[in-house]
Amino acid sequence: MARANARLIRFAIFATMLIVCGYILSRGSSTSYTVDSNAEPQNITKDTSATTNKDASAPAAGSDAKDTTVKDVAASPKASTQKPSSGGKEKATFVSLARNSDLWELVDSIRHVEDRFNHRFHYDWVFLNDEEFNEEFKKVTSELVSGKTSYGVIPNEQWSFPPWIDVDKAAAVREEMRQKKIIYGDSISYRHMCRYESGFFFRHPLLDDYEWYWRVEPGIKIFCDVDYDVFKFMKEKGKVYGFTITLPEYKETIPTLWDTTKEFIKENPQYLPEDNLMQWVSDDGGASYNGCHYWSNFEIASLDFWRSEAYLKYFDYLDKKGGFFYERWGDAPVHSIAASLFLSKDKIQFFGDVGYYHIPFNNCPIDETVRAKKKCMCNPNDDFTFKGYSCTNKFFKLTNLQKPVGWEKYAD
Ligand SMILES: Nc1nc2c(ncn2[C@@H]2O[C@H](COP(=O)(O)OP(=O)(O)OP(=O)(O)O)[C@@H](O)[C@H]2O)c(=O)[nH]1
Ligand SMILES: [Mg+2]
Repeated sequence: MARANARLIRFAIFATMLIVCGYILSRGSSTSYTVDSNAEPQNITKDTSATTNKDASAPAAGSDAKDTTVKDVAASPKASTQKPSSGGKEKATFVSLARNSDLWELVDSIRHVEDRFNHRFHYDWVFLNDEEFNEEFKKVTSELVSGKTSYGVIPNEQWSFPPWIDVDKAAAVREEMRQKKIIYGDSISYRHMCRYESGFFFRHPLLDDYEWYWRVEPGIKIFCDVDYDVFKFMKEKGKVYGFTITLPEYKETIPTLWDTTKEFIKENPQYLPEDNLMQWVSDDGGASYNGCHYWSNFEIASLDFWRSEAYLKYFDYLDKKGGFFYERWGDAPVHSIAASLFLSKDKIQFFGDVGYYHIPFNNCPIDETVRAKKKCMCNPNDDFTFKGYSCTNKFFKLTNLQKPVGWEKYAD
């Protein structure tokens, strides 16, 4: 009897050990990763088995997105040698609109962003396209990004002529702009792109769970170490929209954008806070647009701003007027006018320390100590910030920002 009891106890201990081992092993094969904000680097763990999350591929109700796949991939080796920021990550992601043919230029951009910033923080990356991303695109990009990557297709109605657009009239405009040699003036896809970036990217189901984004285009460069969490910075400082480079828009692409905006704000004055940046976009108290815009190929911003009632109504108003197709309204002036009018000026952040390039302009910190501290690899003589054509000078003045010592040397 005693021997039978002892055998029973041994069996119970063995069974318990088996259950505990099974539990530990099953935890180890989780497809998600965790970052303990106070932990040493080796506590960053991430599953190395690439998976396709089919649940996440289901378009949200009301959307006809063709496919959205989510993939977890291995962290880059460097990820395990870096210390994450304190206080955990923000609900933030990179977002890139791209074609399959943009892959290799986008690879350059991702490498820059990862090496200078994201290897420390492992933020996710959402890729959007008007057609399916191919396997090569997904494989190569997911291997480079140290956060989770996901790939979404844009619903057809967000990348086509809306029913109220007269397509013959739009075609005549394109032909006219082609003859006038207006950049992208004859392109249909460029117009879909501008309309999508203006009014829809933030509604894609893959972005639903995020509050912040950093827009990245193919072929960009990041010149300096970004050693702090920019998303946390935005949140803690109460910022909504961040930029690096500004310039005036080609007037031929937006002949009626300002008049349409004026109509909108006359009908909706409640959306304009008193201390907005109207003066940045207009030199005559709102009568006309000076063309100044934040160059939107770089944006670190709040998704919730674009999802706000003010912006959604503004975009809808513009969209119904048809200027994305009857003219060539860009997402840069549209975003910039909205941010300038619907936000108070303290909500806009100039990321002058990032060091950024998108053909043909550079942002390069002209303060030598900043360049040394952040290991920048840019020539301050190329910095666009204080050049005559830039609108950032005016931004500094209106927001009482202190210019770096010796800025005049880099003005022209
Ligand atoms: N999926 C998709 N993405 C596009 C298309 N056209 C442009 N894009 C993307 O939209 C963004 C802006 O397009 P760009 O061609 O870079 O426009 P741009 O910056 O005004 O002009 P560039 O000076 O040529 O760079 C980039 O991220 C492109 O990859 C398109 O037809 N399909
Ligand atoms: Mg571009």
